[in-house]
Amino acid sequence: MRKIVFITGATSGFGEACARKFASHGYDLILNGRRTDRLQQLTDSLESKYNVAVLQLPFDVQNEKEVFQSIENIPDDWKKIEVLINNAGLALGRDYFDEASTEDWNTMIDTNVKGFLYVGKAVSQIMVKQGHGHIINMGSIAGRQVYEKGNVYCASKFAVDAISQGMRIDMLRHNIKVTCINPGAAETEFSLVRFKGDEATAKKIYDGLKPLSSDDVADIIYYCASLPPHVCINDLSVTCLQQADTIYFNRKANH
Ligand code: NDP
Ligand code: 8X3
Repeated sequence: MRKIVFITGATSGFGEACARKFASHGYDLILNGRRTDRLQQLTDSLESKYNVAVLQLPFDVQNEKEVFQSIENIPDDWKKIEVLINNAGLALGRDYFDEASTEDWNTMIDTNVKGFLYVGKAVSQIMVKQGHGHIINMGSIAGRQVYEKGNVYCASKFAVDAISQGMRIDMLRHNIKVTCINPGAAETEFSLVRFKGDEATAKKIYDGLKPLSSDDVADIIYYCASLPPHVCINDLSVTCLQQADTIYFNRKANH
C-alpha cells in the first residue's frame, strides 16, 4: 500500500533528514520549503536513491492563501496523506525583550505559529475525510522552559505545545494522532538563521557539545510514525547527553 508523508521545511535540517528517513522506508513524499533549487536537488536524490515519488509543494507557510490553495490543489492521487511533519520554523535573533526587533517577532509568530496553524488545518481536513492520519508537530524544549533572550521564540514554541494539546483533543473523534516533538540543541541551519548568517556566533552555540544531529531527530520521528495504529506518543522531549534543559549544559573542551 502506498504511504505518503508531507513535510514542511524539507530544504534543510530536520525536515530534510526526515525526507531521507521516510524515503528509505518507501514513503512517497510531499515536500515543502521556499528554496526551490534545494527542493529539486532533494527530489532528484530521493527519486534516484530510493525509487520513491516526490511532489514538490513550494510555498511560504506565512502566506495563508498560498498554503490553503496549494494544499487544496494537491492531486487526488497524492491526497492519501498518512503523516504530516509540521516542521517549518525558525528563530530570529537572541536579544533582550526591550532590545529585540519587532520585525523578527512578527516573522517568528507568522511562521512558527500562524503558518504552523494554516498547514495543520489544511492537512487535517484531508485526514478527517480519510478517517485517520498522524500529525507530528515540531515543538522544542524552548516551548517547555523559557531562557534569557528567548522571549518570543520560546513563546512561539509554547504555542506549538498548547496547539498540539488542543489538536489532540479535537482530533480524537477522527482517529488522528497528534505528536509534539521537543528537541534541544541540534546542529542544523537553525543557529545560522537565528544569527542572520553570523557563522562564528552560530557555531558558539555548540561549543564543547556533541549536539543532536538532524538524523537523530529524524530517527525518533520515524519511530513515532511507525508504531502500531492504537499507540500514540503524545509528547517527546529529547536533548543530547550534555544538555539537561534550555539552561544547563555540561560543555567539554574536546569535542
Ligand atoms: P533549519 O534552518 O535547518 O530548517 C528550517 C526549515 O524551515 C528550512 O527547510 C526552511 O526552508 C523552512 N522554513 C523556514 N521558514 C519557512 C517558511 N516561511 N515557509 C516554508 N518553509 C520555511 O532548522 P531546523 O531543521 O533546526 O528547524 C526545523 C524546526 O525545528 C523549526 O521549527 C525549529 O524551530 C525546530 N527546532 C530546532 C532545533 C534546533 O536546535 N535545530 C531544536 C528544537 C526545535 P526554506 O528556507 O527553504 O523555506
Ligand atoms: C531550538 C532549541 O534551546 O536553542 O528550539 O531554543 S533552543
